[in-house]
Parts: sequence; structure tokens; C-alpha cells
Amino acid sequence: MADSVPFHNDKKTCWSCPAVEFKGHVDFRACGQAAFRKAASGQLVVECKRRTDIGYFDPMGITYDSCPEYKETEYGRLLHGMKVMILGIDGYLGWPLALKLASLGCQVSGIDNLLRRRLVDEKGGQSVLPVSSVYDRIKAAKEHLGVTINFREIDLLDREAFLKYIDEIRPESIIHYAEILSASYSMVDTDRAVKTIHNNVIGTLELVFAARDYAPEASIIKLGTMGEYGSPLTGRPLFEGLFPGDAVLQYGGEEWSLGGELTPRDPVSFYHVSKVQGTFTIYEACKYWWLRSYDVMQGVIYGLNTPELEVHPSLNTRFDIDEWWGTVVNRFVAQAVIGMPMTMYGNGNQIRGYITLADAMQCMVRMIANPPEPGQYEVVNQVTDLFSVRHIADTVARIGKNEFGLDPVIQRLENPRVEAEDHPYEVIHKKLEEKFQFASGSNFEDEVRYMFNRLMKPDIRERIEAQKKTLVPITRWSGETKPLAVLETIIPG
Ligand code: USQ
Repeated sequence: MADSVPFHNDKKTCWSCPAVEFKGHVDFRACGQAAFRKAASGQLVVECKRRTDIGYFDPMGITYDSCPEYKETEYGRLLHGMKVMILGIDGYLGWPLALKLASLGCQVSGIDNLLRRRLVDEKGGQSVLPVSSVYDRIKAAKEHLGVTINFREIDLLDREAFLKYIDEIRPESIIHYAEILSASYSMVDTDRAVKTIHNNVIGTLELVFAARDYAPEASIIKLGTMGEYGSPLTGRPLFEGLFPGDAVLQYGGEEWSLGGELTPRDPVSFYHVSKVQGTFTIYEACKYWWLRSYDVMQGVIYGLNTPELEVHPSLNTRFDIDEWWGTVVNRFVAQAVIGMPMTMYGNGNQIRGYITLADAMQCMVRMIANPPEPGQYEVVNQVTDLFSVRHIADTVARIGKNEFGLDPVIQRLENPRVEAEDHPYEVIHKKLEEKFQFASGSNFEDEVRYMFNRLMKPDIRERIEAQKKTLVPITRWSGETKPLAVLETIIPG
């Protein structure tokens, strides 16, 4: 970035830096705002854990652009050697984020219970891109990127093991990806619904208590999901978590301000229910204990490409396509590659927010570089595009046909889910750009082309063929598991 263009976090101060510790009298019962006023009037002092020689000082006095501990990167100023702990480091998102952060000089640590590998096995699927054991991947990261990643095989729900590890690392930022992510899986039966809710709800609760006791200054970046909001049929915009200041409720001839209140949630599966609970857990923890968090309402992710992953195939992130663990764009490309009809549910008019893997990783690094204030709970809607399922199917079909010599077919199937098919969908997603200087570096069509290029390779195509039956949707929200009726077969022109 040119010298003249300021970084998004230039003027942040030690007040929000995770490398400082509060000293003196801090009233932790106070809400973040009250404490902020104290700081502004000079009543609060901090000590820099990296420069204890400076002694105690006013946290508002030093800005990131004047602090030698902050280094310029393409994502903003980044606390050099920042200790970032990734929960769920072996997953589709955790692994590429680990590579990116480690390449930027962060000290990356992570835990994983390897559950995702077992759950994909349970479905009879496999990652389409081969992924070796987590230990071999870490060796490959050292060999090809020259980075060190500190890993422990720990379940977030194993309190003793997790507390020991977090105490040892004392992270400055914690990324919470350690959740079961599939809406379909959570709707299969009681066992899987309970497993999803238990893992996600209790895991997040374990995290906030651990952070309170061992890493209270760390910024917690919690993955929520756009599906927490649902798709209100009134067309009410999906604000970034909280109502804006000028929102009002009119009722019975009277008017009340809604500004700053959490917006309504209307989840669309028991998985999404677990994420709503996560939102409240983090929100409350910030309120009670002055923890700080960005709660990221992420759209549907797709793609398999980041600059770090591209360095060598041994660095692949996992790429799942079965009906439980694959997301729609990834599934459609894989289906087109093996000549299987793309499984479009209902009339295909359902709209969701989408973002490429590469853009999602960029957003995460920017948020890590620009942490919230103590006590601050802030929601970020992390999407770049809104697409209907039909648009996705048509685009994949067009690119597959015109550029890769395939003959893709779209099958309109009875919808196994309970979801609105025709609905307005207005998503407010301004913060990424306005607050974190995010600019998308990828786009839908190019990412689809990149996926075709990778998945058309004969060995990868064989891996898709080998799990063809897992691509067929049979999980219905009703609890039945049986194939879906074909409503229409569309051969794109
Ligand atoms: N869909 C099809 N055909 C398929 C698969 C999906 O038409 O073969 C449709 C679904 O009905 C839905 C849309 O595509 O309307 C997206 O479905 P998905 O399976 O790609 O994504 P979803 O179940 O919503 O969940 C995924 C991730 C989840 C994340 C969520 C973001 O698995 O972890 O939280 O995307 S969001 O959808 O914004 O809640």
C-alpha cells in the first residue's frame, strides 16, 4: 500500500491492543462505555507486555502507526509475532488461515479434535483434494512456507486439556472455528442434532470462561453465520447484528428506539440454532467480563484457493462435496465435473450471501489486525455477493460447458429443507470495507474456473466419482431420509 494511504488501524491505540494489560483500578462490572470514559479522562493505565521497561502509561497515548511492535502488512498494521490461537485448525477454514497468519509472522497455535475427518468418513465421503494428517501438513508448511505451527490434538470440550494449553500459549487473538458446521447433519436425527448443539454451544461456553481466566485481553473472533438471521419476508434489511441508531419500533401509536439492540434471529436448522446461542454467549461474556469480540456472520463459503494453499499440493485445505459437508457452489462444480445433474432444491430462487475462501481469509486477517475495544461486542456481516441458487447453477453450467467441454444438467428437486424459496434479501455488509479496508480480491466466475481446473484433473475426478452416492441429497428436515423427487430437468442452452 502506498505511503500516502492510511491503514484502517493506524489510529488505534494501546487501549485495544492485546499486548497491554490493564493496571490500577478497573471496574470490571462497568460496561465498556463507562470504562472508556475513564480511560479518556486518564484514570486508567496499562503496561505493555512486550515493553515493560516503559512502565505504566495512558493507553490512549500511543497509536499503532507510532508503535514499533506493529508492522505494515497488506492487511493493515499487524502486531509483530502476534500469538493467534485457532480452534479448529484442521478444517476447511482453519488451515488456510493458519498458513496465512504464520506467513505474516504471527505465532500460530491451534487445537483440533479431528472430528470433521471422522464425520466425513461417517457419511462415506472424503476430501476431494487429498489432505494428509495434521502433523504432515504442519511439516509441509515448514518445508514450503518456512513457518512453524504449534498444534495440539485437543477437544475444546476437554476442559482440563484446553485450559492447560491456553494457559501455556496466552493467545492475543482467538479464532473460533471449532464447530460442527452442517445444517443438514443437524437435521438427520436426535443424535446428530444433540451432537451439534452440544459441541457448538458447550464449546463456545468453554471458550469464554477460558478466555476470561487466561486470555482476557485477546480478541475473540467467533464464527457466526448469516443463517442466524433467516430471511425475513418483510424484506427488513439484515443489519450487522445490532439495529442502527435511528431504528425505531412503532407500536400502539407510540415509538421506541431500537438502536443498539440485537436484531431478531430466525435460524433455519438446529445447526443455526446452535450458532444463535453462540452469539448470545459471546455477547454476554463481553458484557459481564469485558471480553472483546467480533462475531462474524459469514455467508456460504466456496472455493479452494488462497496464495498460500497454491504453493504446494501438500498444503491443500480439505474440500468436501457430500450432502452434509459440502456447500452448494463446491457441490455443483463437483457434480458438473462427473456429469451428475446439479441438485438444485425447490425453484432455486433462494438467495444467500456468498464469499470466496480467499476473501474470507483476507477479512479474518484484517479483523485480527484491528481488534475490538475491551468490552466491545461487534457483529460483522462477512459476505461479498448475494446469489440465488439458480444463478449459481446457471453460471457453473455455462462455464462448465463453454470453457471445459462438459454438458452440465440442472435438476430441480423437491426441497428437502424448510426454507423460503421466494423472498427478499437485503444484507447490510458495510463494515468490512469501511472499517477494515477490505477489497475483494476474487470473484465468483474466476473461482468457479479455478475449481473446474483443479477438479477436472483425472486423479481428483476419480475421487469425486468414488463418492458419487454421497452427493445425492437424501436428508430432509422432516426427518425422513429418502431420495428427492425430480421436479424438472433443465439442460442449460
Ligand atoms: N442447496 C441446493 N442444492 C444443494 C445444496 C444446497 O439447492 O445441493 C441450497 C440450499 O437449499 C440453500 C443454499 O443452497 O438454500 C445454501 O446451502 P448450503 O448447503 O451451501 O449452505 P448452508 O446449509 O446454508 O450452510 C453453509 C455452511 C454453514 C454456514 C452457512 C452460511 O455449511 O456452516 O453457516 O453455509 S449461511 O447459509 O449464510 O447460513
